[in-house]
Amino acid sequence: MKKYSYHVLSLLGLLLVFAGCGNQQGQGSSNGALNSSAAEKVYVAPGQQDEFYAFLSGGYSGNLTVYGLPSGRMFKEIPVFSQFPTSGYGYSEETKPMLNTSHGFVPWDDLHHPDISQTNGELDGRWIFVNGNNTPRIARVSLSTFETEEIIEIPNSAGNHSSSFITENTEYVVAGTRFSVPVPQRDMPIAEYKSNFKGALSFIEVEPEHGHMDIKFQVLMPGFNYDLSHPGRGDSHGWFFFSTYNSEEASTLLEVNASQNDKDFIAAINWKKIEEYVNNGGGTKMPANYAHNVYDESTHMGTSTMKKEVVTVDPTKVPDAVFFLPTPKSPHGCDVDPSGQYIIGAGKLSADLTVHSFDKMLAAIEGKKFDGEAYGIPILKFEDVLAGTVKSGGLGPLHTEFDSKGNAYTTFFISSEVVKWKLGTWEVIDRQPTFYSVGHLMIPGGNSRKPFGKYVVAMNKITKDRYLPTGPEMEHSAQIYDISGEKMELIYDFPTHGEPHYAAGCPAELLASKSKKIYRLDENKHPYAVTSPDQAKVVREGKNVHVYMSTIRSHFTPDNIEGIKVGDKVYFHITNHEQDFDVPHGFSMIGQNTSEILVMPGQTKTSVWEPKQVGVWPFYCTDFCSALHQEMQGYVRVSPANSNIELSWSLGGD
Ligand code: RUQ
Ligand code: CUA
Repeated sequence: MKKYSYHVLSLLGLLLVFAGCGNQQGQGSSNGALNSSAAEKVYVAPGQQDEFYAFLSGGYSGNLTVYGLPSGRMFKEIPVFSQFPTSGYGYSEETKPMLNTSHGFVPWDDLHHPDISQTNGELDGRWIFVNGNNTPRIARVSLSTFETEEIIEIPNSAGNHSSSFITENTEYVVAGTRFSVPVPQRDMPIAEYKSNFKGALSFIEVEPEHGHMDIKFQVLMPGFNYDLSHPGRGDSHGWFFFSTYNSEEASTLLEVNASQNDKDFIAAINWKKIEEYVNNGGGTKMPANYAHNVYDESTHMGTSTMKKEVVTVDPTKVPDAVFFLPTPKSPHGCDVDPSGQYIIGAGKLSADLTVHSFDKMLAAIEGKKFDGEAYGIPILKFEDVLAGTVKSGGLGPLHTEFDSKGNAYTTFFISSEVVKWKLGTWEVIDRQPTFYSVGHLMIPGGNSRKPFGKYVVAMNKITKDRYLPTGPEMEHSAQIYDISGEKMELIYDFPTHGEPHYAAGCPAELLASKSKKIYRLDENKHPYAVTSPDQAKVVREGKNVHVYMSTIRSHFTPDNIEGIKVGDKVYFHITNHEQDFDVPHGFSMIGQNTSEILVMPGQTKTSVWEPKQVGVWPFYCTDFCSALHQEMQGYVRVSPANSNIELSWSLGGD
């Protein structure tokens, strides 16, 4: 019987394999991703490594995912704005403060736009910045530890979407509000939105050595929606460009009411001028309340501080610093080419792309070629700033990236395609379908002076039939195109996590050699660290019990603890004594209301347990760390609240 079913199964398997081949051949002729030369282009042989890192935003997962290009293999999910049971981020005592905000503990967000730090307009691979849309925050992730090191909340902002883009020497990371709101927040009728709400564009200074962030100033703009932004570079370094929509200032049924004007604007902000104005005492110090959370790599500990003040700037008070460039049809994407000369506005309700010229903009400002003003901000004449129009033939343009050969690549959401066109001549060179409804796209370094134009990754909103179905909910899908030739070639499909919006990529060699392997035990400054197992101890302070514990293959010190009582709060401070790459130990306790934690070599992490029932309760290591991993366990004896069992601990019965 057993043998018989085995044969049936293998026969079925064969049939499935044949069915699979048939399908693939069927599609293969029309679909480049399935022909063998395309397969070779993405094949990274076992043991070989990828040429590029790609960091994809996780959207509503609140996380950032790390992939390899061209293989599409996922290496890591980096928790940023979310609790993450896989590592214990946001659950451990050390990382909980990272998720503190003025609204309390907010363990999730909607992460959209990663941007890698730059020096002289080129990727330098120190940090990657990301935005939390929902509860406005900007985070800085270290590209040596691949961990979140800092999160700053943005006051006076709501729907932190035109973020987090950096200037060409990482002087600032910029965060713009999507929703305009009352500034300061107050109780008022929604119907009085028009001319009363404000849109805050925040310039967050990045300290060059450690990357620490501090809000330098917020420009309080008219009550439009600020959608995307990008920095000037090269000649336009010192300027920042933001797309706007809802210049109608509608507060209801925006799909109709915010689509009335034929043109909205791209706001051009001369941040160097405003910086100078602020340095000379300009701007208004406004009371505020926002969290600044910093993780210290030597103490392995996050702290949260509430900040109480922010400098705001009225743009009409700074001469020649802010202008509006009329841009058709509710622009979404706002991208700047590698030379810094062209600013591309993608009117999402249009077929064409509007390209503004930086030089023409300067001349129009100089010649005062204005077409009225909006709330005191001059509107430049459309014809006087226009460099050209790309007659795309597509529908619903969203985002543009660039290669190093003077080409631009724009996504079209409605017509589901990537269109390649030439900067300067505006002619369309090629177009390739995406599967389906593409949002952003990414070329490594595509938002810098020096793009690495070998691959483009398209990130799509809809997956449908690309993979085996998994119920109504599918992961989103990305496509990789080889763009080294004149024509783009689709070479691979891969699923993504959450909803990737934007992504950032860089050559592997920029990061791989600097990637941290261990934390050195002799540099561990965690206040509860034990640097040798004989320091392990258990200390009672009233109802709080601190367990100073160490781990090494394959035991905990101590592994038996008695004298814990119901109602205690037990802090397990675990120091991993390994000093070898890739040997974490885990810690988990039965009935714990948090998560397990993973402790990296040389690191200390703390997990809290509040025992509610008497008994003898086991704990164990959650990471299969050695052949004797299953032996890596211990017990805690929990006695009634009024018991007088003495606190004691041991290893090996001593
Ligand atoms: S968005 S799909 Cu960047 Cu949030 Cu355009
Ligand atoms: Cu340590 Cu398993």
